[in-house]
Amino acid sequence: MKRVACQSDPGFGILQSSAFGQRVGQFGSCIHRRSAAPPSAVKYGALLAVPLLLAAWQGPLSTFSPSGPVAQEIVWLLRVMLAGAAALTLLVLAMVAIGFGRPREIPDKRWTVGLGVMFSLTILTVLLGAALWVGERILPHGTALEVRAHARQWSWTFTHPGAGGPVNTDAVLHIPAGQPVDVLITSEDVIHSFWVPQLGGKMDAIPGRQNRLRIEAHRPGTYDGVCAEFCGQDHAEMRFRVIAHDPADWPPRAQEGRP
Ligand SMILES: [Cu+2]
Repeated sequence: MKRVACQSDPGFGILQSSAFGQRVGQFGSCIHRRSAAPPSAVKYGALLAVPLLLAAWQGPLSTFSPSGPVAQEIVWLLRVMLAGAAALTLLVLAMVAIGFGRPREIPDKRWTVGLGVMFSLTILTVLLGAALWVGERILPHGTALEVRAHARQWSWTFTHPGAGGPVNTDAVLHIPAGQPVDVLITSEDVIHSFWVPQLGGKMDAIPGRQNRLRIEAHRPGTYDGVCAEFCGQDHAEMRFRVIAHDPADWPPRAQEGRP
């Protein structure tokens, strides 16, 4: 049982003068309530979240299912970041556990400097180094095939080489497999974001500006993409596909979308 308030408590008069206070005052001079256990909905919801999270681990929109060298670099960095975050979390939990344990003499130097500063700094330095290393490697160095992505509320139009010259397609981007491709991204209204998790990182589509993002697919196939920046009512409908063709069939003679 948890004690909440009594008539002798300072400030209880204010509570009692309210409609709520007058009502609860009928039941005695003190109010008690039982310590609340988590409702069943919360417990079952937490249990349900586990398979849902595991289901999201893999799939066409999962960063953990890379299908190209750029996406592989990103998932490697993600794993390093998760490991660093886990190490820091364990450190904090260990400190909390020690704080609740038997009182003891703890040398300030060992705990404050050794663990509080040096351990954290070491982890953060490793994470910073990994981020700079991967960030540099996924930049669009050297020449690559260029395609264009044009965003608007709420659709994408892509331009890529065709057998008879440049071809525009709606919601489908055609690329060759096995070679780097630079996507030149822009928008005609608000800020959107181009993201194909299995092929690369994400890049904003900004009105009046052209951003470059390098992607690459290891092998022919179809990969899902989305707008990753909330852009209004039908943002969730701004999906598209990237079709990676066998290099022998590039540029494609027939393609889905608008010729
Ligand atoms: Cu959007």
